[in-house]
Amino acid sequence: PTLIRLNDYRAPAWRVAQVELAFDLGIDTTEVTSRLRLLRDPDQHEPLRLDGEGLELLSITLDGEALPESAWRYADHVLEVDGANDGSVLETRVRVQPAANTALEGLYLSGKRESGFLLTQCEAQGFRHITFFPDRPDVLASYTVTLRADRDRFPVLLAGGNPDGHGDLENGRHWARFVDPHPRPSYLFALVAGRLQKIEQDYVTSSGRAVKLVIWAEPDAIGHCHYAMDALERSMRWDEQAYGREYDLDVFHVVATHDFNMGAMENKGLNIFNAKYLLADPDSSTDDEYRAVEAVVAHEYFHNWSGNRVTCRDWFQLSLKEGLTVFREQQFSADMNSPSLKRIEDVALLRRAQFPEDAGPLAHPVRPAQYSEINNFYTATVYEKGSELVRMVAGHLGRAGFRRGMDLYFSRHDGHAATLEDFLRALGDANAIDLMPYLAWYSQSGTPRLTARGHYDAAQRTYTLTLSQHTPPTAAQPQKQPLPIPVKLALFDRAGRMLPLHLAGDATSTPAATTERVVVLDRAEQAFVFHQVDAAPVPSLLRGFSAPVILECDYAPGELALLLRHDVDGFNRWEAGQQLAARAFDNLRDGAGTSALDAWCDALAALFGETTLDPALLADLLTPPGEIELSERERLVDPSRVHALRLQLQERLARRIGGDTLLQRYEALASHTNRDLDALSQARRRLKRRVLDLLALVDADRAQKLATLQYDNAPSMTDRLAALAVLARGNAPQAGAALVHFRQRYADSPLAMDKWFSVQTQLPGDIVLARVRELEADSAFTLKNPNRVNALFGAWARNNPDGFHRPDGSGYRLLAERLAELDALNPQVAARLATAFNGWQRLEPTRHAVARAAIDALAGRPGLSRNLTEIVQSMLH
Ligand code: DPP
Ligand code: ZN
Repeated sequence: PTLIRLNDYRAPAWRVAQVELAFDLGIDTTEVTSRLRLLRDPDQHEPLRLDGEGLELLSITLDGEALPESAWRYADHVLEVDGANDGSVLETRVRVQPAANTALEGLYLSGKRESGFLLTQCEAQGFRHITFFPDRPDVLASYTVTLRADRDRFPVLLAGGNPDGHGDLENGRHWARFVDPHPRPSYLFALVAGRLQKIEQDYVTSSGRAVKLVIWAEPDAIGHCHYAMDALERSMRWDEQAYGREYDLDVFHVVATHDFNMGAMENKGLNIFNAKYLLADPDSSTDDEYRAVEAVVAHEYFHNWSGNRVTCRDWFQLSLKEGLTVFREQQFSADMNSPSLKRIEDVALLRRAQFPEDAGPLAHPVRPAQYSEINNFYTATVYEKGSELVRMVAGHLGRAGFRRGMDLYFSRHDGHAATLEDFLRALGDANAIDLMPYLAWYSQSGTPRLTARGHYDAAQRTYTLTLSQHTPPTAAQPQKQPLPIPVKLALFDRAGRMLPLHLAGDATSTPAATTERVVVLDRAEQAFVFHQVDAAPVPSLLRGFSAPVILECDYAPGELALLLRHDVDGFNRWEAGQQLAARAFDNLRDGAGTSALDAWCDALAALFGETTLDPALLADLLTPPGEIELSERERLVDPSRVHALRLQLQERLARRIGGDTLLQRYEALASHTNRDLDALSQARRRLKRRVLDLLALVDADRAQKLATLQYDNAPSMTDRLAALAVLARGNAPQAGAALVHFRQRYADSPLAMDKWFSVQTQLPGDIVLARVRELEADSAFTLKNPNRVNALFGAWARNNPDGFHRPDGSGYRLLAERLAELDALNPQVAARLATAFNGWQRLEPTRHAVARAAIDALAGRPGLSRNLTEIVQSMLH
């Protein structure tokens, strides 16, 4: 397959000033008429070439004249037209087939043909499945869109932009028109048509513009949209206050669908959401899902500036909008909830999803240099690591400096398609700082290892911290260079107090020395000397996770325990605990020594008794790194052994705390049971869940009885699902009845049913495969729905490593077979699911051999999509 390369970028030879689209909508066939007013780059002389895939061309005229067949060619997804000039108007009429579109890219049907609705998904390259167009993000045009359809079947007609009239037509049909005053790229096009209901809210921006906010959903779901509306208003207000950004149209539409490849889509004026990230009600959504709705609503809204008003020049710059918008979303969520809990969540996600990606065959820079299928690059690296890069730069500039930089970025590039260089330049220019050294982070893949060594000189009263960096080679990039790594640090004395910092070489010594500061390591190795240090300190490094690196520091277990007990920053306490837990894991694995294990258990047992600690933070402190993260530390991975050792680690912790103490805490927490969403109620549920999980490791019988009670009396999905998970994971005698009950009670709620599938994928490793096979035979399972596929196969292959990595290869073969079937329906979802094979190269020899055989067999199948081919081929190299 052809590779697209960043270095081959050329400005478009043809642009489009104005687009007029008219749709005659139907479930089986829809006709699309497009009038493009073209602009020619005088310096380029290529014929007019437009992208188009799967389009049935009905007619074509240029400047009002029907074109003879000799004047155009349509092959290999490109329409080439002779005779076009600057200012020419090209009109095409095409036919597409929404109901037959199982790839969910372009125009498709959500739900059943009798009751479902039509909608579009265009990012990255779906627009070419709707009409002929230069389908690239640097072609910005003004859109006028007219929709025509049967009024009974499609009472609601929506497109992006402001409404510009509607009315009746003959034969029970009607029409509606929308005009978008802001030039935009084709990937932001959207329409929706069907039987939808709405909730509305009036909003006035800080400068006084009146905006109508409307959320649309199918009748059974519209009652679950109020939380999203609330989150939307808070997001809009926050972006005004934090970034001075206002909304810029008269209406803002948001639509929920159960059939969606992504999480959500920021189409201009018409956001479309996977229902999973829009609908929320206590009976079927967990606390985590509420927070996810809040975050994704904010994320898509924030794109209106970081993505839509300023868009990307090409898809290599995807992180320009995604990394930046994830960062903005994380800031928002931190402001709405707890900053340290949010940071813990984000870093845990980075380690679980991005670090393994960056260490395996799919490793790519935040700005990839090449791709075959752009949809494969909506990755944790582009999103999550991309956000970390923005965070580093923001940290470098400080709060006010970053805001100054963002103001300049938005004003300088408003209405244009920008690059990552443009971003760093604007931020730097506004602060008279050269940020270009950070560009290296965007082009280099792999996670840097940061090594820290401390040396205390009692005679000189100095503490020398030597930092060095090394990035191991990655798949396509053997050579690595040093990067600028900001290290936020503090020094603690042995009583757990922070010391004033006197760093050698500091230009001005502030009278009141600070206790926390940032040093930037921008070469392979550098030493930092601190003066006036009275005794050997304990360094607290990389505070707030100031750079996305792996820290290697030879702490003694007692030093980590000290930070876990005393660090004032919630994130860093957690981080010290994570490092200590990983060392405790090593103790168990190697059977040599228990010093880290004892230190970890003792420190947490002590914290467990502290009544002032936030219950949510305690819950996170009590959770060791996950199996995937622990596996990253192994040279050869045996997922069953990692699973067993991690369980053993938690069992040791539970025993150290004590079954009675756990039980008491559980009962105290259970006495508060409610379904409120305030921080404390959520925190108690989070801790209750963790305590029950730990109790299950020391007294399974007791925990399963409590879980059954909790399941039966749960006022919310959070409590209900937590209880069900204990029963399912423990393969408890009560699990069967609870699962049958859940299946019946939530049969009509797709989002709850997804959880029913997922929770059963967490059964013990030796029995889960049989359950997965039963579940895919369930009448509620379908390969056509991305959420359902991820709820079953994604949850099994990603979240139950012991259950997926069976030594006989049966798990690999099942996944490979389903991937091939899924690929024929929906290549994007198949390719994403295939990344669950990531890490197979480091498996122990038995699994390695059977995994390779399964992936080889998949690669050898004829007719795989470009999407899946690219992933599978990368896996094998
Ligand atoms: N809709 C996806 C997102 O917001 C891709 N832009 O991340
Ligand atoms: Zn996004």
